[in-house]
Amino acid sequence: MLCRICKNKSLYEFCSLGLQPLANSFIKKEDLSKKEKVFPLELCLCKKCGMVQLNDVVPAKLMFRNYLYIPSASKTRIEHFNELASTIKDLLALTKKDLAVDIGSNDGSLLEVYVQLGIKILGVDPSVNLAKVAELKGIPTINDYFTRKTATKIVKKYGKAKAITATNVFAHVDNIHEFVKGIEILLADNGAFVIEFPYLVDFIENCEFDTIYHEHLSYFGVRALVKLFEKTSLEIFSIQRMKLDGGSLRVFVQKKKKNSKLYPEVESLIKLELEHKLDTLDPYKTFAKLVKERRDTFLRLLSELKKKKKKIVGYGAPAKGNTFLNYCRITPKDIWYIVDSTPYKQGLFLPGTHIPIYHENKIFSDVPDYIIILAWNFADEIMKKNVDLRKKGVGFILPHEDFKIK
Ligand code: DWN
Repeated sequence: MLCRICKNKSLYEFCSLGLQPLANSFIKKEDLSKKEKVFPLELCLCKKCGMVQLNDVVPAKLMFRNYLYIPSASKTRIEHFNELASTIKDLLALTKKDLAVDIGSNDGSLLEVYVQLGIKILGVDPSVNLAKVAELKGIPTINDYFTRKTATKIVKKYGKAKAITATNVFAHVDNIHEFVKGIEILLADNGAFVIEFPYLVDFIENCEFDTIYHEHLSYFGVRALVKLFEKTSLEIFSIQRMKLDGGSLRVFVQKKKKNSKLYPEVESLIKLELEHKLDTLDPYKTFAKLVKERRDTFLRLLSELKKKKKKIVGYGAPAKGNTFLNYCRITPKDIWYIVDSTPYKQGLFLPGTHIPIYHENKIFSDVPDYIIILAWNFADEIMKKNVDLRKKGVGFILPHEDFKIK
């Protein structure tokens, strides 16, 4: 496997979560007896450019053509999109003459915000099912992957884009150099390309190992990102750290100005990464050790609760939940069922563990003893929605707080 950024051949594998099914490949009841495809889930470090990436690449068409994840299932994420669109509109003084393109536009949730702001929009997404949902909402969507070819097609038909966004997409792209070449074609000279993705410093520091899944090919730090843009006509001119999804970056990219050197925010995050010794093997070795300790902590808690015959359900059927449950080899005997707000997931079963997924309301009739919040990045929103269950004594298990029970 070559480094996706600098093509270095020798990658250092530091964490393996074994063979796992695809995290968003939920199963119909009639297919439960069928053999599931599993793939290695191994994380490597490129010591040359600092890029952290999966060792194996699963063909994109197996993961994205029929896609069940939608941002609109989480109020917090929609609120985040509202803030993102208004930030970009203000930053670029967007008017209704300007084009905003969202790459990985999913069901059009972000673009709908731009529509309310009176901005011209276009989505690009490979998922056949979600492109249809977006089109039905009046969001024009190119049902394809973003490449130089797609970019050229867009410029020909709509002109250049003043605003381009890619939220939780950039880390999913295998040929990232091709993707960036497409941005160089599509981005207007006075425009901005805004990328959002989970940040390597938070990922390593909080040991967010459940966010490792086959869709997430890259785990970006700023050092690798600067390397990626080095030989292009683009440059990072601003970066914001965010709490979203356990710690993410919002990176602003523009056409390179003359003799530009690294902007202050870029330099300070590179310094932060070096302070966290991300240019050495230590944090990665510690990460791998912590993964095992986290699993053992959860399994100890689980066996205690099972001895007391407690009923445990899972809240949220996120991709990260599947990585976690499969790594811990959980079965429906351990976790009774899952509830999720995504209509497309309800009535299906989790990949690997085959735990059933129901509508969120089911927990109000069953009142389980414990709820493990698998969508821990939305724990606040979920806990707020379930105050009554807490009053009834239901314990909420928080994976991101070392399985503390609230
Ligand atoms: O990068 C990605 C992130 C952004 O989204 C994609 N590759 C895949 C996906 O990852 P995820 O599934 O871990 O994303 P979320 O947004 O953390 O998933 C949250 C899940 O929890 C959704 O299935 C919706 C569900 N949920 C719920 O059932 N009730 C969420 C909230 C807030 C709720 O109240």
